Amino acid sequence: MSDKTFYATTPIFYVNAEPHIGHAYTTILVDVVTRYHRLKGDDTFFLTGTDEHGEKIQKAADAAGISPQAYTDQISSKFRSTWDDLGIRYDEFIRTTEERHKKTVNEILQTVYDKGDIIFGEYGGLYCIGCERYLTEKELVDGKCKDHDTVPEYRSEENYFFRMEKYRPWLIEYIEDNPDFIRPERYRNEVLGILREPIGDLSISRPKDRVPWGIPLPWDDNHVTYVWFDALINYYSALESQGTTERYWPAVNHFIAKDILKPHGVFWPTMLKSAGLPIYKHLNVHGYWQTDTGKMSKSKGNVVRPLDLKDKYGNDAFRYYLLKDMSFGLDSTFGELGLAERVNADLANDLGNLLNRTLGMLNKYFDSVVPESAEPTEADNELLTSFKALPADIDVFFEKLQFDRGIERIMESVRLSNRYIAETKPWELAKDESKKERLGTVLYNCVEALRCAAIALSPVIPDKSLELLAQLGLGDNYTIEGAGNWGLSYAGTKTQAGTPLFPRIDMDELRASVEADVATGDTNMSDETTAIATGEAVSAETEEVTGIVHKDEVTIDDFAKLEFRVAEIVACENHPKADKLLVLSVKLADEERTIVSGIREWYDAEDLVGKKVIIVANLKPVKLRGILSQGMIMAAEDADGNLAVSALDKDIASGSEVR
Ligand code: ME8
Repeated sequence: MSDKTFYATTPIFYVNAEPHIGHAYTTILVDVVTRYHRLKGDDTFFLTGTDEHGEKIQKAADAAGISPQAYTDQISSKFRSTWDDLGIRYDEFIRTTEERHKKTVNEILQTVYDKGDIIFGEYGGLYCIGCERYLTEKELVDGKCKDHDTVPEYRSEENYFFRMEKYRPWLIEYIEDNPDFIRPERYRNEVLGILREPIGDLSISRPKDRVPWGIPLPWDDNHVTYVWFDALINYYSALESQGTTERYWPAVNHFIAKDILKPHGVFWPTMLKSAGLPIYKHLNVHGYWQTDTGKMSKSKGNVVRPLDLKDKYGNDAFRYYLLKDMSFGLDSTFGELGLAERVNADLANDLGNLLNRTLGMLNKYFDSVVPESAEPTEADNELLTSFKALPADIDVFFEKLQFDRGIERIMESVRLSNRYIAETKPWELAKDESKKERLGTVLYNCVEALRCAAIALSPVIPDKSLELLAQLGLGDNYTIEGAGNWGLSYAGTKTQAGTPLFPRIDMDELRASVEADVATGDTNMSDETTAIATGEAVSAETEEVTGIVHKDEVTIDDFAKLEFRVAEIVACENHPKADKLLVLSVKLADEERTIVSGIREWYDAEDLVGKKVIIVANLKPVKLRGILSQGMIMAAEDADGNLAVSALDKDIASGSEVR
């Protein structure tokens, strides 16, 4: 296996609901990443699929009045067809009800059992059906599961257990020795936090007479296994069944959201270790797409359907927005107006204008044929340098999972190309016959800029990139290096303007329809979207620290509306898009939140980690330069401009209320 092997996975999704924008995000993200690696010439494999066993699937089938198999067939094919409609180029789609998968699960179970790592016992605890696992008291918020907002039920029964606790010291050491095993760092820290205390043994089976919808244990067919011991193994069984295990394992990059960090960061590596299998390479964890009513769920009725957006805005516009508007690892708010503004600004304006102007001028001055280029002059240098550095720059950002910044880097070159046109003024050159050669060079450079940008953007907007290249008279045979190899366009190539790649979205019309939805309450728009629709600005100013200002007196009841809590800063980094902002990851007991704060002028990111501060915990979340901030850190600033964050004079547990 060489460094040029790249195997990437999405979670296998539960078939108890149809695909929504959250599932689409992870799957589109992995599609972008694997397209990028194919473009680099890597031996690439992309796996997705569906998770089909377990109690909640059985319940969903019962509710639909059909057998679990018929039910899972139906929803699994819905996932598959959604991915096909969204142009996802997965190499393999695995279902946990397939024989090939069950075979590998049985083999791994037997190995772990023979090793003495599976024991039989009675267990009582709080079980969440949504998570399909027992929760610890520390994982509850107000007695409820924080991901599903449901009260877990107490259960006690005889189960088989995987002796996970035994592997805790090994896992801590492994994570410490491999700093980029779980990334970004905030999630690595979170897993290390979980591992600081005993993790217990993992219940892996249910009595078959209560939950028949699972895989019978090879040594006791009165018990079945499902969900985590079954589901996680899909990443391995898909290779086993194809005979490609040697080729791709363990060069695997798992992509998941933070909801399933514990199973992937704790259960899965310990299972692999016990089974004597090599440990996967990277666990890459992203945040949630939110709406103003919180995490999307069917029960809340705030589900955003990916195919509706694709139908309305086109696949590539939708993909571009998702990748550009989420900083990997942090939460983001979905908003249709935000999507439309992003598409108009970057794709219709910056990229679309460059193409239209270039093809228009080529038509006017060179009969749509790419002209010869003379030697570049000083005036061309900035443009050429920017594009020549593009592949290496993108690689750095993509390797660091900073997809939004990688895309921004490409758009910087595109915007530079528009400035190049404004500065070189081809329309002026065209007035003077003696400047024809220079005019040719300028337009040749514009064609090259478009060719390179189209290649660089092709993992994100694959169809439109091909259309763009076709309009330049080029085909689809390129590699990522081609995005930086200046001079590959041939003089004499016939160009052909087509329909606009990204037609401008009429914002007035869209705003009016959003306002109508807001008025009737018929909306799942985000705060940001609603704010844009009603003309309120949402900006970084919201968090600005302004010093002491005496305000009107308030009653104790007014004051009681505010919730102040102690928060421990567990991670901190610079905001990727704003010089004055820091992005902090804070813990309130077991709850983790992101807070964007304007204190970067006074604190370096690393100085804040480990501090306990006071925050306003019930501020309405707001997006600050693209990142969702869920609270505000209290800080004091004096007349000389010194600033200090709030501190406590004794160690108090994080999450404690400040009164
Ligand atoms: O957990 N924002 O399946 P699942 C971003 N079957 N991503 C989101 C999201 C949101 N609001 N909501 C869901 C399971 N996702 C198990 C996994 S793997 C061996 C077994 C995405 O259908 C994200 O990738 O609940 C998240 O981790 C996953 O869907 C959960 O999918």
